[in-house]
Amino acid sequence: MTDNTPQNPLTSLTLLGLGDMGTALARTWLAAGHRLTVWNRTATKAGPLAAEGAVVAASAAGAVAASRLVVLCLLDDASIDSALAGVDLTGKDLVNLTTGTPAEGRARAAWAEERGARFVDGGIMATPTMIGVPESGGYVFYSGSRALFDTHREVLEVPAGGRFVGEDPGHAALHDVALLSAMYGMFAGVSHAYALIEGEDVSPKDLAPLLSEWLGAMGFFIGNAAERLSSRDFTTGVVSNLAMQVTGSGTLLRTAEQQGVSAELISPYLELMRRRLTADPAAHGGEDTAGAITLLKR
Ligand code: FVH
Repeated sequence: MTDNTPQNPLTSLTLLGLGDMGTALARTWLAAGHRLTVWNRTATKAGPLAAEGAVVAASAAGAVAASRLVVLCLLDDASIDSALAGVDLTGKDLVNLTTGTPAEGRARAAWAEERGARFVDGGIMATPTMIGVPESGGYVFYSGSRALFDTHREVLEVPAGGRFVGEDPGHAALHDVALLSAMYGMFAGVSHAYALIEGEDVSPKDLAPLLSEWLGAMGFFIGNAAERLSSRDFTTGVVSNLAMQVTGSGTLLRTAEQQGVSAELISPYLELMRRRLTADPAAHGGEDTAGAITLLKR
């Protein structure tokens, strides 16, 4: 059974940042009986949490001093500097759930180490409504100090499950941004599809289940591309070759034109396929589209 007494440094924690996400996180720790100290730049946002049992600190320094485990959930990396300027972090276990880049995660780890703190970076794969709802599928990527993660895992997993992705403190952000980038690619394709049917006698509500079904079926691309990138074999067992797809993409562009829809959301990917093909049609025409990924790295 978890010892949630105020004296237990492993179940007491501090949270800096009470925006939508910070507030959702805070509520789960309070509901689980943890002693939670909170601070927010705009103090009024702490009011409802105080009523739910949170200890409200008057300053970021006071909040940090209250607990060994300090969780940050601020807008961006720059807001961490502004919130923690001059604050003593010696002996603290810092967990940063603020979205950032891999480079910011690594720099923040070095910054924390210089100040005598252990550090773990996190990337939240959930919206605030998914926090504290295990069946929502939300979780958090963590990377950095494995020892810190293991020490506080039980507390950290109260809002959402944790997936530790390595000691490189940049890797939580790398995984986070990779998944978010793929998500925006999907949003772009779906947005284009809905734009195509606008003004036609086709309801978005009728197209929606068809889109879900088709994107689900095309999800095989994820694993297939991973296999091909690992083996660098883009030609064996190809079912939809690049030359055919480049020709077919002309149909997509002409349809967009005829429907009066900008192709700006889909044309970058179609152009990438065309570039791969035209670089060497004989070599690449029979390839899987995964071969085009190799053009992206600068
Ligand atoms: N909400 C979401 O759907 C996503 C889900 C995935 C993860 N993100 C990231 O979580 C971080 C916090 O997001 P949020 O939803 O809580 O964001 P806001 O509601 O806008 O709250 C921002 C908090 O940051 C404080 N803040 C901003 N600038 C500063 C600063 N210079 N110094 C100190 N604190 C600062 C802000 O304070 P205030 O405006 O209330 O005074 C809020 O507490 C974020 O990285 C997402 O990318 C959320």
